[in-house]
Amino acid sequence: MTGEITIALSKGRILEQTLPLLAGIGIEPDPDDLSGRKLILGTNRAGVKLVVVRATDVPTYVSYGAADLGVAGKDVLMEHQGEPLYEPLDLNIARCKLMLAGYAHRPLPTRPRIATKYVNSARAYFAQRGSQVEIIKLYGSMELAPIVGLADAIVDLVDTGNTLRANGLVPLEEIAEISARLVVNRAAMKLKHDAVTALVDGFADLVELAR
Ligand code: PRT
Ligand code: MG
Repeated sequence: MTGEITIALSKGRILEQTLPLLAGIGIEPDPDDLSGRKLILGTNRAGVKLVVVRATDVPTYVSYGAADLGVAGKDVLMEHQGEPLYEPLDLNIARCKLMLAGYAHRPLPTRPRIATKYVNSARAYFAQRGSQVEIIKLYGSMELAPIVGLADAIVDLVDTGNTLRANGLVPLEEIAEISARLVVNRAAMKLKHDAVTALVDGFADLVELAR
């Protein structure tokens, strides 16, 4: 492979679930870099490095070309509409659902207050249903909002449902199926075409095998 390639990932489940895919295409981060607090991880492949950033920052790094490729949840990408990016592949990892959740036996008022960090997705969902809502932007712990009377319902990611249950909430409506996507910088797709295409194809083969 020729040229330098930088891949942006987020710490947590995206990194954990992407590492086996990277290994599958022959890219292994330097174990010392991985176990430490480094944000730039060298790999066994000359010229290939990983940068570890906040999940919500992956599309920004890739659209500005600070990283050539990235792995980002569809939830994050839906909030970053308008940033120029290629999204060539559904990696089918870090799966969950974006859901409206609230109390089981409490109908929502005419203009409910919805707490979420997914402001754009929530707004689009209710607009398309023709529902009037007030969106309250939060940065975390959405489940708390209905309990303390800040909101009538929340829009958040749900996997097992344990977090909702632990807080007395239930899923009400599914807004979107979420999984992590491979994203590619537009200029890199042209200028580093062979290297980028080799990586995308390698990932695609692995995703196909896992199906
Ligand atoms: O940095 P930030 O806090 O924004 O994200 P993070 O540290 O969680 O990042 P990372 O890299 O771990 O992955 C986040 C991405 O993983 C999201 O953008 C999703 O695309 C994907 N993902 C898949 C999830 C979940 N499943 C998930 N269950 N991200 C978060 N959760 C949280 C959810 O927000 C809720 O608090 O887990 C809780 C619900 O899980 P259950 O199993 O209790 O239902
Ligand atoms: Mg987290």
